[in-house]
Amino acid sequence: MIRRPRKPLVSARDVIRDAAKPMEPATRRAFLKQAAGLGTLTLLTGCDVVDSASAENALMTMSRFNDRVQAFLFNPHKLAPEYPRAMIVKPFPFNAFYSADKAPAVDAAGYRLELAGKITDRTPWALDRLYAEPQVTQITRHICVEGWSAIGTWTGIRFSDFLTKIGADLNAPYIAFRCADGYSTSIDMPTALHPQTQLTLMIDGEVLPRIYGFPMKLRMPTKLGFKNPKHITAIEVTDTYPGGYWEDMGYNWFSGL
Ligand SMILES: Nc1nc2c(c(=O)[nH]1)N[C@H]1C(S)=C(S)[C@@H](COP(=O)(O)O)O[C@H]1N2
Ligand SMILES: [Mo]
Repeated sequence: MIRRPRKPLVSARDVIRDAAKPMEPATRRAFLKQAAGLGTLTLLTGCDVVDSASAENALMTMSRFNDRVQAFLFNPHKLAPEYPRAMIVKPFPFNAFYSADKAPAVDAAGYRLELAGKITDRTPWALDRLYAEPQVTQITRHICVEGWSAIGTWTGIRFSDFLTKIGADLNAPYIAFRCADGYSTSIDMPTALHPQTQLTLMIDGEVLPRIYGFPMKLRMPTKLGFKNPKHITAIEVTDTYPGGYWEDMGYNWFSGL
C-alpha cells in the first residue's frame, strides 16, 4: 500500500533554494531569475511535488529540473584537466552493456556515418573522408558511473568543427547518437560545442580497436563515460528530447562533470 504523506515532502521553493545555495552570489541571482523566467517556479509550485500518487512523475519532473540546473551551471569555456603521457592507463579498461567479445565488428569499407535532422548537408560520410579532416589529440580522464576512471589519449575531429562543416543548426537543443550495437545516447548543444568534445577516430595513436568503438566514438571529458557513445552510425540534430539507452532506465540525462 502506498501511504500518502500529509505534508508535501518537497516544496518547489526549497528545491530551487537548495539548488541555488552553493552558487556564487552573481550566478545565484542569474539562476533564480532564469528559474522564474523559464516558468519553473510556476510549474513546480502548481503541484507541491508530493501530493499525488504519481511519485514516478514527480521524480521525472525533478530529474528534468536537475538537468536544467546542471545545463545552466555548465560553463562552455571551462576545460577539463589534461594529463601527462606518463599517466595514460594501458590497456584502457573496456566497458559496455555486454562483454568485450560481443563488441560489434563494423565493416570499414561499407561504413557510412548517417546524418539526420536539422543539418544542411546530410550526405553520409565514408571513413576516408573522416580521416582526412584536421585532427586534435587530448589526454583526459574517462569517468564511469560504475566506479572506475582512467586516463587515456584520444585523437579525432573537434566536434564543433564537424557540426559547423555539415551545417548543423547550432540553436537546436539536442544531438542524438545511434550506435552499431543498438546503444544510443544524446547530449545538449553547449556540450557538443565544447572545445574538448571530439569525434574520435583513434586511441593511443592507433585506429580505434573494435572494443573501444571502431570506427568512431564521441569523446567528452566533461561528461560521464556512458554519455560517450562508441561505434556511432548516425548523428541527429533535433528539437525533440531523444533520451538514450541508460537515460531511459533512469540515469541522469545531463550527467556532466
Ligand atoms: N555503443 C556503446 N557505447 C558505449 C557503451 C556501450 O555499451 N555501447 N557503454 C558506455 C559506457 S558505460 C562506458 S564507461 C564507455 C566505455 O568505453 P571504453 O570501452 O572505451 O572504456 O563507453 C560508453 N559508450
Ligand atoms: Mo560507464
